[in-house]
Amino acid sequence: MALPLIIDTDPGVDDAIAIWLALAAPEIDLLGLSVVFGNGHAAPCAENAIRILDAAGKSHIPVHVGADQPLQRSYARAGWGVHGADGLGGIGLPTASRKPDGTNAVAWMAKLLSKAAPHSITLAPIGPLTNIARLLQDHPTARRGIKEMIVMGGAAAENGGNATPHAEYNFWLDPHAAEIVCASGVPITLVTIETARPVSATPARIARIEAANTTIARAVADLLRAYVHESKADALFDPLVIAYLLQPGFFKKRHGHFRVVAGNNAELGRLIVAPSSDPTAHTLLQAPDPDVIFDFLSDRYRNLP
Ligand SMILES: [Ca+2]
Repeated sequence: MALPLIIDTDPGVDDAIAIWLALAAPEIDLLGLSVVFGNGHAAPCAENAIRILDAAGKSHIPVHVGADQPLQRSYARAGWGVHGADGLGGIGLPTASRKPDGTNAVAWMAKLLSKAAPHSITLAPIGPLTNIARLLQDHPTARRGIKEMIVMGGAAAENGGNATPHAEYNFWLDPHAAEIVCASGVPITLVTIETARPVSATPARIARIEAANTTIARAVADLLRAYVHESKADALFDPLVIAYLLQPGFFKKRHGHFRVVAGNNAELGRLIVAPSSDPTAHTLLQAPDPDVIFDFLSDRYRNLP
């Protein structure tokens, strides 16, 4: 049976690449997309989520809009930053074919998870953790339905951040939510900046994806070229969450207890890992072999239009 999955997302270039990887995988049953602010405000992120599904011929998959602000901080970002004028690299993806579904993302997830078999649905949060923190806090009966979470967020190394020297962008945007999720007792496997940094989209690796020569493979190549051009950085973050679900053997693991600094100081959003051999502790993924990842993506995108 295919793995039932919810992706909580703020698309975003690397979100698009991750969502397409999930759609290309027969092992995954994508139940829907839960949208959160992050790379942009929640409404345009939801529009992008629908554009991503449209491009893959999967417009029927539900898209629900959730939080547009962090739990306690204010969201002051004006634009899309490194994700291009429309948040999807300006590569000319058509406008959204429809509006998002009516129910709030957190209420939608809560209903689905409360009715599901115990420990059956996997969550893949690849934006700020605001929706997930609300889900866990406000809907205690939903937790039972969660199997595990594979999260993109956090910088585990000293001065390894990309939002500040200490903090990764998703955790920094809503550190209070990240702390709630890490302390919730739900098993978390984390793709950090350190996991992703070596997985760089070099011109040769982008060309390997393009060689799959499908509409989606060409779009991924265009997105990566736009992203590398804008950001001057080239690491693939969000797609590693889905790659791990499909091929856990690509990644070595460490275990540890996670904390996130939510106090209002220079270290706001910092991930603190206390290493532990306790198998019930959270899991930190080590960097995979980048060439293996890009070959895998190229191979999988052949399954889409
Ligand atoms: Ca994201």
